[in-house]
Amino acid sequence: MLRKLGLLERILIGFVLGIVAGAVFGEAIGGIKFLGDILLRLLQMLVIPLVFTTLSVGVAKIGGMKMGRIFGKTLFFYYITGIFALTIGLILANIFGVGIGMELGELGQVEVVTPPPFTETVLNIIPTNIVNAMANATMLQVVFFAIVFGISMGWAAEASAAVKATLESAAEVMFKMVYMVLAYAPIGVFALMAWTVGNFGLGVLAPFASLILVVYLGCIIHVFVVHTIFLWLFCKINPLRFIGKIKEAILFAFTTTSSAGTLPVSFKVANEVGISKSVSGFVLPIGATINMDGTALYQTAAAIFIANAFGIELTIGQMILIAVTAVLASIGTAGVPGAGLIMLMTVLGSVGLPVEGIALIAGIDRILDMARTAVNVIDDLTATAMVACTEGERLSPDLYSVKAMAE
Ligand code: DAS
Repeated sequence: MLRKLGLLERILIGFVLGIVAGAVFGEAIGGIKFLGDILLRLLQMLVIPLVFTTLSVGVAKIGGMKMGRIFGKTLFFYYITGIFALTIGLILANIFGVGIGMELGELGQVEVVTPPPFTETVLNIIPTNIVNAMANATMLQVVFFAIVFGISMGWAAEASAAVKATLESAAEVMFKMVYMVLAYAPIGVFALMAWTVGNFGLGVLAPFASLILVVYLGCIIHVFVVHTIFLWLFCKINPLRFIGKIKEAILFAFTTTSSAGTLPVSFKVANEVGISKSVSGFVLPIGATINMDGTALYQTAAAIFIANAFGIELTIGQMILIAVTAVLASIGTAGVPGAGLIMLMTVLGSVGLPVEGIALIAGIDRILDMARTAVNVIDDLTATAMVACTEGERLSPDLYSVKAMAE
């Protein structure tokens, strides 16, 4: 029966059983922590090669594409809504104080990291030696180099074909390695939760509920405020009718937690709302690859959760850096289940937060992934509709409120 369960469900089971074991055995179960440390080290092993390959190829895809009018609009709509998503994530995470009260500063080998001041962080973005940056896992420097390398590959399209193909296959290999590591995650998460609850008591769980609340509330606000305003502004349609007509894609995204897997349904509903195939065929695949507002919102809130859980004070500057890195990380995030959790390591690394923190969130990631993937797909379809409308296309008549139709 366990085999039938998806990977993230198994991680969720490990999470729950770890809580029970910790509550029952208390500190006596402390010895099991090394099983959790194995997971932490495996995750760390992935970070640099995964981020470099996915981000440089992701950026190259953008840089290499024909920067036509439609592509320019696509990027505009994708990233203007993304800024709202990040802002919502930052505000809600701070209002609800996600992660406060966990005091996990002494989680194993992770001592409380005091992030460097913002100016020093900005200066340190530029690597003097990329091999050094990779060897020391200086995440921001690797991100910076990956972006510059990706743009250069996009420009030198011919000459970089071999390198891009190699990096693309290396990224595939890295994602396979991710799933190998995640196959061990149920055991690692079990051990980490058992040790955490055994040492800190059940009260340590309350902050998880606040993170789930912040991500779901943020997603609802993003869809029913931001998307609604943009759809009315650029299409003059009744946004709620639009969301009703794309609900099949929303439900599919919510249950499968895969934007890429939902693409066929997204194409179907895009057609049903009257978006031309030439627009949806161009804009939707790009969205499923590089546009993940739900993920960016989640990564911003999760980074603040981890900082609070480890008792690390973040300056406003560092929170902005987290938000900016979350957008970049979302370019490299694949539209597959759990990808946002893995790319969260980039965001954490950008301000010196402990990467190990994601092992705590892994247990509830499935619940968070459902909401963020649904928003990713809604955002792709909303942006596609806006591109179509600004290209002079009329969507299906029943989407227009009586007033707009009279115009
Ligand atoms: N599940 C990813 C997607 O398909 C998003 C994520 O993991 O953040 O969009």
